[in-house]
Amino acid sequence: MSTPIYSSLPDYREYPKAEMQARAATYYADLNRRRTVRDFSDRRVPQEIIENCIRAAATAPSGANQQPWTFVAVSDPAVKSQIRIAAEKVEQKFYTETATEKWVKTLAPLGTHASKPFLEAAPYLIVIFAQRYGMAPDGGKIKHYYVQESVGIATGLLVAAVHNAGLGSLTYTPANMSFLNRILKRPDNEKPFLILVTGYPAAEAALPDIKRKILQEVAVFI
Ligand code: IYR
Repeated sequence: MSTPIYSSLPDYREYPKAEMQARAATYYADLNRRRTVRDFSDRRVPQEIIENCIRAAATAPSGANQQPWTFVAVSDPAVKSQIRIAAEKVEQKFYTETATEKWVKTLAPLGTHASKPFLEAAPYLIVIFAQRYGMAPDGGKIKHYYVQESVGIATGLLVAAVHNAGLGSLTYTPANMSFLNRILKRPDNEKPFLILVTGYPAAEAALPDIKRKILQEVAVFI
């Protein structure tokens, strides 16, 4: 057993109470402006912005600090087009065969369908992979802990980072995502988790009329 070495918390900052209140309120108000968009402009976004958003996402806490994530930022139009073709194929099957009537009904307010033009229009598709296990240099498998939780947290931070940068995003999960390993040449230990479609929202982006639950509906204080 190796002995842990602890250090102090040099970057922690405590704020005066009033400042703490203001920061919490301002942060909420800013995140509350975020809307998932499905119509993107093809305006280019500098890669450096995406790099910093991914750096921010990768600060997420993770099981045993294993950081079991890989972010593949796709901007190559040819690769985006392959992803669109493969995604529309699985979505076509989803909407016409696999989806239960109940599921289709639940999705109706969002106005989604099998056509996914945003996969070519948006300048970046950030594909997040969950490393189900790690690979040792000798080829052995390393067990990873709390992979879904860790990658979910990192993805949440990525959504917030992209919003903070002034870009729009769509958390997109194709009905079957295994084509992403093939197209993006990712190894078997990596399972596609989500595509964060990222870019400027289209000027005419249509938004569904949906609401967030209020605090009393989502939280209990005891
Ligand atoms: N993957 C499909 C269906 C879909 C499922 C859920 I749950 C959504 O919140 C939205 C869509 C699609 O993207 O069209």
